[in-house]
Amino acid sequence: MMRCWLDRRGYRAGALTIAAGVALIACGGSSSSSGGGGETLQLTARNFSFSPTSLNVSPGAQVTVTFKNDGTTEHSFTASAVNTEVEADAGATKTASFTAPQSGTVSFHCKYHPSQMQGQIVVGSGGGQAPATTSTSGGGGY
Ligand SMILES: [Cu+2]
Repeated sequence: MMRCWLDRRGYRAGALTIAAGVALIACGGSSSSSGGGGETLQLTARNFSFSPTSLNVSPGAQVTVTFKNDGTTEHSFTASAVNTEVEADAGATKTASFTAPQSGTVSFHCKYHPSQMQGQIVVGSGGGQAPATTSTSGGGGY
């Protein structure tokens, strides 16, 4: 009698543990799967210019911009068409993300120096230059 009751309790506890484990696995699996189409752009701001000034993304891509300020004053990455703006102090690196449109060009600028600092993100592969990686360029002027 007593032994039978203990066995049942043990069985139930085991079943609950398994159920909890399955729930955890299902939850982790769904949240960690990336939706595909993620692209990262490297953009550097120097003293009153962006580098590069033309970037390419795929239509509808989830875009992450790594915006590095190599200059000596604050700059921003402002892309009004996709409601994205991020500001970086001198020497700082910030990230911004947005969803690319299906076609066309997303222009961006620095809100502090809008007439000097401009660039564009071209959707699709037609036109524009391939993103150049200019990582080693010493002399930040500190
Ligand atoms: Cu600026």
